[in-house]
Amino acid sequence: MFKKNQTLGEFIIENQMSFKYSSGELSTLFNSIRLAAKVVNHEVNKAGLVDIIGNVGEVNIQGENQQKLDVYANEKFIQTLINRNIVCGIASEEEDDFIAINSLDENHQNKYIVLIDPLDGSSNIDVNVSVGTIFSIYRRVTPVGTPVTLEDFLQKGNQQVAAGYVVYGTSTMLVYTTGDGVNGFTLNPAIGSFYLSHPNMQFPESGSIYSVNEGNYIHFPQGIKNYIKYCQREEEDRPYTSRYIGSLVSDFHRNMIKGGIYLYPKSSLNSNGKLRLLYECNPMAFIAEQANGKASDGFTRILDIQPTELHQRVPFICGSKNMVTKAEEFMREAQ
Ligand code: AHM
Ligand code: MG
Repeated sequence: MFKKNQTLGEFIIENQMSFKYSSGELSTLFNSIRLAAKVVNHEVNKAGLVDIIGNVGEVNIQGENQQKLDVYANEKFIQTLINRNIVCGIASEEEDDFIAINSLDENHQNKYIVLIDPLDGSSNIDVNVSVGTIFSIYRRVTPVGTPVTLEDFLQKGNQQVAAGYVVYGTSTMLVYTTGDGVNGFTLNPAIGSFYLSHPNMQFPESGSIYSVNEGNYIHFPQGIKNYIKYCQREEEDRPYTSRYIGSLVSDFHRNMIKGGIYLYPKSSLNSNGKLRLLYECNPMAFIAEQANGKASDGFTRILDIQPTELHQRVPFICGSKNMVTKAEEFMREAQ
């Protein structure tokens, strides 16, 4: 039930009973993500002051080294998760290999692993456009009591127990699912608390926005080219509106609220597209499905793809159900 003025902390406690696994541990895990998100938000908000307080790589007036924000975000999320001693392994878009947490969890009793893209779309920071954090949570598949292995990270997206994103936008929001719908929380920066602002988020079945980097049109597969032409044709409820921020979290967030489709297809330059299956596509696909949307690589449900490597890329089509189904039809027809 939607309660006024409910904080994220209260919501997590109230809803932990509906979670099928040990709820206390997952709540602690969420609390550490919530904390790191607030720390990163504080830093992202100061990005425009970089000329005043010092450039990346320079020493600032306090004598501290300035870090690139994506490196900073990576460190904060990893540190916070390690400090709470709640996960057994972390994989990050910013790290070549996964991190096995042995320091505090020396007997390997922790059950959860986290995959994270600490600051997605970070090239947008220089121009004051929204960026995001994307996270994905699984239970390990190897036995408790042994160190985590790559196998724990290469699980299909349909095994996720939770996923979410933070969008550092005009307001900062945390949106997540534990497989029981999607809820959005807005940060009140004055008091540092996230409040439930978007309960039970749902993609409209259809929409009128398409989001794709059309500059790459010439390199797209024929099915995608045909679908884009379909979006632009004057027929029925079309032409659709084109909106592309170039920041996945923001484009997804807008499409979920207004109804739309996001496409990052493969191209003749890049045979698997750009986006990473484990850090970007799986968590967003899980959220999309939980919000009555759909996510596909053009032919296959994203959540059913068996990952073979940590940094694997896949074509990604995600958004309102009817729109994604239509794009898949165009892909099949052009085969
Ligand atoms: P990143 O992980 O290097 O930040 O790249 C991911 C981002 C997405 O947020 C965004 O949708 C996409 O790259 C934009 O790519 P492009 O500039 O090729 O359209
Ligand atoms: Mg990314």
